[in-house]
Amino acid sequence: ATKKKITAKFFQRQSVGDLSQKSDEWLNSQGRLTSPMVLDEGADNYTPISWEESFEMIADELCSLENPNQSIFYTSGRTSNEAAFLWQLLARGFGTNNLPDCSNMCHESSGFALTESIGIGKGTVTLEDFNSAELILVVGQNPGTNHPRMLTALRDAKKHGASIISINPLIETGMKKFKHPQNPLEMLGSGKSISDRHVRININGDMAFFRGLNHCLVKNGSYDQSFIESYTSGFEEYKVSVENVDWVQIESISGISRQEIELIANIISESKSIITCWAMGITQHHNSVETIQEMVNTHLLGGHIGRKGAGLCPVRGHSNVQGDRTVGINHIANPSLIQNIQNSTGIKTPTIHGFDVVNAARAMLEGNAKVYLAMGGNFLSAMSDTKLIAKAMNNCELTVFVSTKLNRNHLVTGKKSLILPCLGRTEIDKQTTGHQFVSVENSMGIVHSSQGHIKPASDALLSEPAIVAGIASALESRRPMSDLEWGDLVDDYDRIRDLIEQTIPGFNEFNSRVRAKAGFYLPNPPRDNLTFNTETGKAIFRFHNMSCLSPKVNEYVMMTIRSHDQYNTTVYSGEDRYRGIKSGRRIVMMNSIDAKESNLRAGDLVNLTSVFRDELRHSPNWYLVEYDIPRGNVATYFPEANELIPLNSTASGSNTPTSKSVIVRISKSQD
Ligand SMILES: Nc1nc2c(c(=O)[nH]1)N[C@H]1C(S)=C(S)[C@@H](COP(=O)(O)OP(=O)(O)OC[C@H]3O[C@@H](n4cnc5c(=O)[nH]c(N)nc54)[C@H](O)[C@@H]3O)O[C@H]1N2
Ligand SMILES: Nc1nc2c(c(=O)[nH]1)N[C@H]1C(S)=C(S)[C@@H](COP(=O)(O)OP(=O)(O)OC[C@H]3O[C@@H](n4cnc5c(=O)[nH]c(N)nc54)[C@H](O)[C@@H]3O)O[C@H]1N2
Ligand SMILES: [Mo]
Repeated sequence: ATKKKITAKFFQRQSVGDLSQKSDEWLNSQGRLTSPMVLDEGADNYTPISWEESFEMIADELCSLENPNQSIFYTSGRTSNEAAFLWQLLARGFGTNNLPDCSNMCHESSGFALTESIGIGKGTVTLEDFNSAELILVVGQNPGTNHPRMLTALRDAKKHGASIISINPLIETGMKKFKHPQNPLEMLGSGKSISDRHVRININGDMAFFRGLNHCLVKNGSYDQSFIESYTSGFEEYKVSVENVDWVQIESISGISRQEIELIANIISESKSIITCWAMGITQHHNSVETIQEMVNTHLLGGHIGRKGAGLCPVRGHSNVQGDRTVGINHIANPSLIQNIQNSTGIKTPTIHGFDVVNAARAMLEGNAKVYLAMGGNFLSAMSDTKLIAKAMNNCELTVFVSTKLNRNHLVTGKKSLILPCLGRTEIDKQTTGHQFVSVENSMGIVHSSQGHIKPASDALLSEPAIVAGIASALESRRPMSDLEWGDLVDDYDRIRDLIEQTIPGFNEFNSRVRAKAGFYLPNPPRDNLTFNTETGKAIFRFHNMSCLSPKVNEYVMMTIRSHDQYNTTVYSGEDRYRGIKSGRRIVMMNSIDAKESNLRAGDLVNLTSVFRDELRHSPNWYLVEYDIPRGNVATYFPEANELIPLNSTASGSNTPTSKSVIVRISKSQD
């Protein structure tokens, strides 16, 4: 919590041009935004505007569009269930399903793959399951930095006898040495090792690795015949497809020897209950959906789903990214959601799908989307292809940012722009009926309440639900769209929750259950009773041919990852503590043998060029760091490297930008 504040004077003193010269770190460190600001067409500075005028301006601009599908309603994943639910009602009521959100760049591949395989786009484990798992696979995830609380769950799992295998191109320090911050005894020691075994996989080698494992399990007859018969479909075809594999191909793509894969297959077949956790190292590749479905197949072979100590665990990002989806933030026009919304609110939602983040950017670039509204986030810096996204933003008539703090996107705007500052989750949210709380859903599908206790950074701040209601009311007065009294909903958030209960399955008695201290579990059919709402009514073995990246000589596969001192696009410092990197953020981690062969040395200034189809993208001035990373692989930090990721390079099925599969050339900088 910061005490610093950005006032109208701040914007009076510094033009958008001045602010553009500052670093992202500096922008963030200026503190909280405190009052609504507008950037008028042709103006150099943001100036104050009232809330009323802001809402009128947005409504006017929206109503002047030829078609509601020219508007974009982006959501970042910190938004509460209540605000997110109203936000998607606003978009759909206005007449569009253009609800791109940060999950399109994050776990969309997981949601897509799991829905096809097991009939729900979420994980199937509870926190308690970790204490009875015998084996936990941590794949493509860096919990030490990004999910520190999960380390505690992993440590407890170990105490209960679980083995942990991490599958990652890097040996992430949090996994190797674990020091529990609240436990001084552990702090004194050298730290405990969390993972018992590290599989040093190539970037994008996971599909091949899991194919190898599944081949071994099938070949050795190490599968649960009765589970497969009762609960799955497609096994016979799958079995035939993986009976013979090309080991040379598997070894070369994964970088793991046949011997090691066979050994791990043995560990798997001897483990009674397995949990597989994964994050962005798996979801941001061209073949992420295929890879996740191959991981699911491993679980289906052994029946490791829907029972104690076993299941699938995509580890989420933002605090409420899963809840936002549950309450309707989705560009996909789901027929039952549309029907439910109409029944509870009178809103007639269009039936064509809206834009995800990639298609939203394309529409803005092509002039087919002209009003961009964001409930949080930093679309400019989070998205691939930064330079193109900047153009897309500039193409808009109006850009609107509901935000807590200043970020780069506020400076790369449409012709007109609004910054609408909102309360943070830790702040007291007082409405006419008294103090309000909101609700969120965690990774395990538990919905619980969240109440702010500290004094708001400014009296002029509105809550996110109040901002949505303000825009909606201004719109309703021009173009009636629903049976809702938006203002009444915001007076008492229980009314929003009642509406959620009437619209979204699983929220029965929402207002009473959310008041329970531990919250409540949303239904999860695979976990609760081995029910799979797929096209066959069973969990499905899905087979895909293996695909891989093919870098040419002198080309590398690059992943873009987080450092210890950042939260997504918010960077706190140039240091990456656990990886021992202090030399700033424009660095490329490279294997020392690769460096030598390319006549490069640690500390060299290099230029990066990404190669996609016949497109080249250049990014100058990176420092080379020699690092323990598999040969042929390199790593850079997100968001600095995003300008190298082509907009059109996305995962099949989920359309997620391939932030972990970028082919690059590296050359010594001349200056
Ligand atoms: N402190 C902090 N916490 C955060 C965030 C933050 O920025 N800072 N962000 C939040 C969000 S939104 C998210 S989504 C999560 C992200 O959490 P993570 O997914 O842990 O984040 P990344 O840094 O993207 O890490 C990807 C990991 O996958 C590995 N990896 C990369 N490519 C591959 C591959 O092809 N195969 C395998 N097996 N591994 C690979 C990398 O070496 C790295 O360890 O964290 C959340 N928590
Ligand atoms: N190359 C590459 N790109 C990536 C990734 C990667 O691994 N590599 N990861 C992707 C992933 S996993 C994600 S989730 C996206 C993240 O994409 P986003 O969610 O769009 O980005 P964030 O940086 O989390 O957004 C931070 C901004 O949100 C605002 N904010 C913070 N708290 C609140 C709040 O309570 N309310 C409101 N209204 N605003 C708030 C602040 O203004 C802050 O500047 O980035 C993706 N981009
Ligand atoms: Mo994320």
